[in-house]
Amino acid sequence: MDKNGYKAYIGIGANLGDARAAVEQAITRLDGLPQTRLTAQSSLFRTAPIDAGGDDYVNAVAEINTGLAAENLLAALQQIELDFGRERPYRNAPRTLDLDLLLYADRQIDTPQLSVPHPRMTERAFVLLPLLQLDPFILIPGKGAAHQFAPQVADQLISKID
Ligand code: A4P
Ligand code: MG
Repeated sequence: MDKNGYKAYIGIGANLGDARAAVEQAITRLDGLPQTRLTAQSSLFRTAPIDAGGDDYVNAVAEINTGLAAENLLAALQQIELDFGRERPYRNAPRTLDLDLLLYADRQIDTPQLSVPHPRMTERAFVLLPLLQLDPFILIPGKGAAHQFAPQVADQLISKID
């Protein structure tokens, strides 16, 4: 880590309750984490559920700069999810707030608690498109340029809010 910390990208999603407000407030919470500042945020997007049921999602991606180690950042993200009333009744259940650590510097992490880059991020328009909005040339460690995966998700419904 240099004195400016690590660059990380957080995928944000919600499809239960006031999803838009949850995503906006979550972005604010990221900026308030210790040793962390928000450096960029994508537009908010309305997206059809992928491998999941329930209402459409609101999704966005945030770029942060953080001095937190990846495991500590994950724990902080999970605490924010809990603060928003996140429950986990079954896999891919509708959720008040989901925060995924997509990228952490140029690291590849594979522990029981944490896989980085997020293993499904290249298959999902709701992650790829907001990420590419922030950085069209961003590289996914171990996979290459993110933009090369965009054609494969072109059939997934996603539209910018506003
Ligand atoms: N975990 C491992 N790696 C990570 C990581 N990089 N970031 C572990 C966050 N967590 C990570 O997560 C389960 C466990 O994954 C955690 O305990 C953590 O140790 P979870 O949040 O409880 O479960 P989840 O959200 O159901 O899993 P995940 O992996 O976030 O699900 P997906 O695959 O991301 O799918 N459709 C639309 N349109 N928009 C969405 O946002 N989201 C999902 C969730 C499905 N369909 C969707 C959307
Ligand atoms: Mg999650």
